Amino acid sequence: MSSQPSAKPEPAQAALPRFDAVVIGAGFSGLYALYRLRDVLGLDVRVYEAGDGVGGTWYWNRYPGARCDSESYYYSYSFSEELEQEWEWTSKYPEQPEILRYLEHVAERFDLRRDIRLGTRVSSASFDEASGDWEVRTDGGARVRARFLVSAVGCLSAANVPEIDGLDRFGGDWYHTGRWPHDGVDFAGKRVGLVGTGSTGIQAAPVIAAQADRLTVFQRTPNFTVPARDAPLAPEAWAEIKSNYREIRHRTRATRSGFPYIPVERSALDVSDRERQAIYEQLWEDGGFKFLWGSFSDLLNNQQANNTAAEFIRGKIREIVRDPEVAERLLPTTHPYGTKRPPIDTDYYETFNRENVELVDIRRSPIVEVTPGGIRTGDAEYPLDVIVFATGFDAMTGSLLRIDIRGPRGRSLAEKWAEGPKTYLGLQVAGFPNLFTITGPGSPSVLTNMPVSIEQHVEWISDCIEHVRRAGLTRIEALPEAEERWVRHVNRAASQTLLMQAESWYLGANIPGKTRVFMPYVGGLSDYRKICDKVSSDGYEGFELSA
Ligand code: N01
Repeated sequence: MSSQPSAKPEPAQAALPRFDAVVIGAGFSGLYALYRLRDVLGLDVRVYEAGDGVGGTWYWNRYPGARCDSESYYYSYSFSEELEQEWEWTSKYPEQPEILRYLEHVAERFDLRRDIRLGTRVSSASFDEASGDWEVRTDGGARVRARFLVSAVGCLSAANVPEIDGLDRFGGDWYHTGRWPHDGVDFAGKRVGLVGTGSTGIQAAPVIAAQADRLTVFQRTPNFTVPARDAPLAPEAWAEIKSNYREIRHRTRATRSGFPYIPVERSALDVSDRERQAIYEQLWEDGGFKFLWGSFSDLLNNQQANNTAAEFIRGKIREIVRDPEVAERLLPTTHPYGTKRPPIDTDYYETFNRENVELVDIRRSPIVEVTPGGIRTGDAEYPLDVIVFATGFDAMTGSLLRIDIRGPRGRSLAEKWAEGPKTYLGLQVAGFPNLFTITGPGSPSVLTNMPVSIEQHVEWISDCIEHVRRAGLTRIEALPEAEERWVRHVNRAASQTLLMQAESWYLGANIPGKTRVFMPYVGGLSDYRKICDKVSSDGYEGFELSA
C-alpha cells in the first residue's frame, strides 16, 4: 500500500517566536515606529520589509527625475535634534538617492537594522482570539506572533500597471516607475513611450527626453504643474535653517498641510485682478507647493477662486509651449486645480518644445493595444523600444489589501473594505483589534507633508500602546459606532471641497472597479492632531480597551 508523504505539522501557535509588536514596512513610517516602540517604549519589535533595503517609497521609486517635491529641510524627521543638526541636504528638492541615503543613515544611526528582516514580504496576518495575539506569516514561510500589529506599508506602494492587450508580446522593455531597476535604464538611442502624466510622469519626462532618441508622452488627463525651482542649499541657508529648526517644526505641526508656510487667510476673490496676478507671478517664480498653500485660502473650496489659479497656469502653458496645438492639448480642463494631487516640475512644459518629443492625446484616441513594436492607439501606431508606465498606484488601500489580514472569526479586511475603506481616525479598523495603520485611509496623510503626518501617527500609536500596557490591559479596538461617525465626518469634510470633482486616486478613480470613496481626511492636519489628542486624553474615547 502506498502512502502519501504527510505534510510536516505546523508548530502550535504557542511555540512560535513572539514579539510585542510586528511592524510591516521599513520606510519613513516603519523606521520611526521601530525606533519609538523599541527605544522609547522598550518593546521587543520585529520589522518585515519586502525590499532588499530600507527606505520604502524611496527604495522603490528610482525612476529618472525622482525627487521629493516637498523641501528637504522639512521633508525629514523632527524627533531627533542631533539628527537634524548633523544631516545636510544638498538642494532644496533632494533627488531620490539622497533621500534614500538619509533613511539608510537613520537606520544606521539608531541601530535599527538588527530588528528588520529585509527581502521578506508579509503574506498574511490573523488575529487569534484565544491568545489575543496576531499571527503573522511571511512569503518565506516564517510564522511569528505579536500582541500588536502596526502597518507601515505606505500609501503609494502597490504599483498600478494598466491591463493593456498585448503587453506580454511587447518586443522591447517595459517598466513601472515604482519598480525601477536598480542599475538604471539606458535610454540612449531609444524610442521611449511614457504613459501617465501625474507627479511621476511629469518629473520623468524632461529627464528621459534629454537622454532618449525620441520620447512619446501618452497623456490621458492634462495636469496642472508649477515649477519647483530647485537650487543648491548654500551654507548660509543651512545655518539659518539649523538655528531655526524648532520654530520650523512648530509651524509644520500647526498648519493644515504640514508645511511651514505662514497660513494665508485671504480669498482669491478679495483682491484686485492686478494684485492677484502679481501674487501668482511671484509664487510661480518662487516655485513649489507654496503656489497652492501660500497663495489664497479658498482655492480648494471655491470654484471661482480656483478658476483664477487654473487660468493663470493655463496662461503659462500657452506662454511656454511654442506650438499652439500642443499647448492646447496640454491645457487641463477636466478638473479644478489642486483636486488631483498637484505635481511640481523642472521644465515639464518646456519639454514639449523639444524636437524629439511628441504628445499623444489618449483621451481622444485611447490606447488599443501594445504591439510587438510599440503602442497602437485608435489613430496610429507609435514604434517604441521602451515603455515607461508612470501610471501610479492602488493608493491608500492597495498595499494593505495585498496582505491577507483577518480579524477574529476569520473576517478579512478585504471583505470589510469591499465598499471602500472604513477606519476610526485612519488609525484603527473596527473588528481588527490591536492593528494600527500609520497614515491609514481616513487620516490627512497624502494631503500633507508626509513625515509630519507619519510622526504624529507613530507618536499617537506608541503612546496608545504604552497606555494599554501600563493599565495592565492587552487589547484595544475601535468601536463600530465611532468608526461610522468618523467615516461620515471624513465624507462630509471632502464633500465641502472641490476635491470630489476630479477623477483622482484620492477617490480610487484610477483603479478600474475600485469603489469610489474619498480616502484621505481633508479637515487639515492641525485640527486632526487636536482630535486625536482629545480622543486619547478622554481615555481613548471611541475605542474599547480590555484585558
Ligand atoms: O501617479 P498618478 P504618479 N492608461 O496616479 C495615468 C506621489 N509622488 O505615480 O489622470 C493611460 O498621479 C493617469 O491618467 P489619469 C504623489 O502623491 C510624489 O504620477 O488617471 N494612462 C495619470 O496621468 C503622486 O500623486 C512624488 O487620467 C493611465 C498617471 O497615469 C503619487 O505619488 C513624486 C492609465 C498616473 O498618475 C502618484 O503619482 C512622484 C491607463 N490605464 C509621485 N492609468 C514626490 O516627489 C493611469 N494613467 C514626493
